[in-house]
Amino acid sequence: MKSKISGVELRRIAMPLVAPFRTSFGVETSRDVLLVRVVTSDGEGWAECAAMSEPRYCSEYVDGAQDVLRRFLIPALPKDGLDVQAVGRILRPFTGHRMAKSALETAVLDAQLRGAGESFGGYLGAARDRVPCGVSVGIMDSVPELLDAVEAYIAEGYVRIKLKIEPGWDVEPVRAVRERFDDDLLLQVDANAAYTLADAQQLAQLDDFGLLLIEQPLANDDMVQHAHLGKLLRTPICLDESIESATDAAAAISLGACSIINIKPPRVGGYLEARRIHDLARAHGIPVWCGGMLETGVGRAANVALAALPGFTLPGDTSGSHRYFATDITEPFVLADGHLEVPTGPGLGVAPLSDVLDEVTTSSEWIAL
Ligand code: OSB
Ligand code: MG
Repeated sequence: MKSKISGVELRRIAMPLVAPFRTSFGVETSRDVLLVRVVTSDGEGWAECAAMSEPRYCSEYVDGAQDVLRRFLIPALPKDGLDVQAVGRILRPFTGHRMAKSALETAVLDAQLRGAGESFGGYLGAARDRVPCGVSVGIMDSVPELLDAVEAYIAEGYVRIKLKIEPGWDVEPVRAVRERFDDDLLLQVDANAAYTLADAQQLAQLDDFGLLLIEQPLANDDMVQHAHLGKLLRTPICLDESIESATDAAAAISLGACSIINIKPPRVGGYLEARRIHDLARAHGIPVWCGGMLETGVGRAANVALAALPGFTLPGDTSGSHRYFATDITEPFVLADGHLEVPTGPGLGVAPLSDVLDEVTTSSEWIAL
């Protein structure tokens, strides 16, 4: 299927978070989100660029993503017609910038699927109509404050808790959460690359708490050391930042650098590459789950669809809209019995509500093709 693209709108919105979100790499109080809207002969398509304000989680940042989209990625698209399968191939000569590429490919896919009346879930191969949801809990000033936050999330129905950790905030908060809540609480931790192999003994203390996994303990580019660390821990290692492509996933699996993978579609260049990682991991018996980047409803819709694929056997960071924002730009995603429903409408199945969108918009530019 081919759609003619007339141009692309790059729209920036300011989305205050309901509470500050602290990780080992920084504190977020508001999301400065780049939305991509492609206008095609089949209609419009929307996507969200996951890049954050500063290049801390990874090298991309939102101003940089907008710049590379405007100067290089959008102008590379052909005027005369485009199938979504071709987007990755056309953008491949430009190295890196996976979040920017993901946003453009996803917007084209949304337009194409809306035109065809097919949902993201249907296209990607969703095997269920709802997905179980976990929540990622930031680093807090004190353990009592953390316990209150976790208690509230459990009361809302979240089926899995992920604690952000860093040196100085690891064994103590994990022990406190384990002692306070039921033994069968699904619990995992995420270090966002804050440790080194010299911290192996400290991290091994987490083995006593029956964690589902420890996510990205070591540096992004340190797969070999993750393989060494895996031999020193009983807690399974999951990679996030280290996996930027299916090639990386294959390397990690063959090195034994992880036994679980967090798939974040924007980090790996889009939903098609994300599905390739899912397929590869599934063939190797490696469980995967869907990570998040504090997305609005636009990014969330696609993530929830992906998380419905059969290899996603662990709950994802696909939380409800109100965990992030008082007002989402789409109809809010609301947890029911710890799950989110996979949208069934054409494309993403959701679109920005124009009045909300106008209120939060900080800038907009039009790139004609
Ligand atoms: O490492 O998984 C991460 C948010 C922003 C950047 C990186 C990460 C996260 C989260 C929250 O943990 C995921 C979410 O709820 O969207
Ligand atoms: Mg992570």
